[in-house]
Amino acid sequence: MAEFIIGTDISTDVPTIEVTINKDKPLPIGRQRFRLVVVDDSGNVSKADELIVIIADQDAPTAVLGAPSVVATGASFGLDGSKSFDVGGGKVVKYVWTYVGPER
Ligand SMILES: [Ca+2]
Repeated sequence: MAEFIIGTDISTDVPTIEVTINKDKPLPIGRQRFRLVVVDDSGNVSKADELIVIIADQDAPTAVLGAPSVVATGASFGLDGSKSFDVGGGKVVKYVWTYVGPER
């Protein structure tokens, strides 16, 4: 387990490492580059191998719909989705409204 800091090398004598993420300081969403250099028992150093890990928001947002409970016939009224929220590091960017029809 290791908390990685950008540009700071971490050396181990084992071939795996966990990238420990502080919940309060997650890696930003997007493409994050990691690099590995290995050294043999004679001290020879490899070229670097690099790859991209995509940090993604994979949690669905929650829709919360608000509206007046009673509206006079013929009156316009508003719907309110402002209490909707997202988790996983993202934000709500689109609201899709539908009149489903009469409740029976
Ligand atoms: Ca999300």
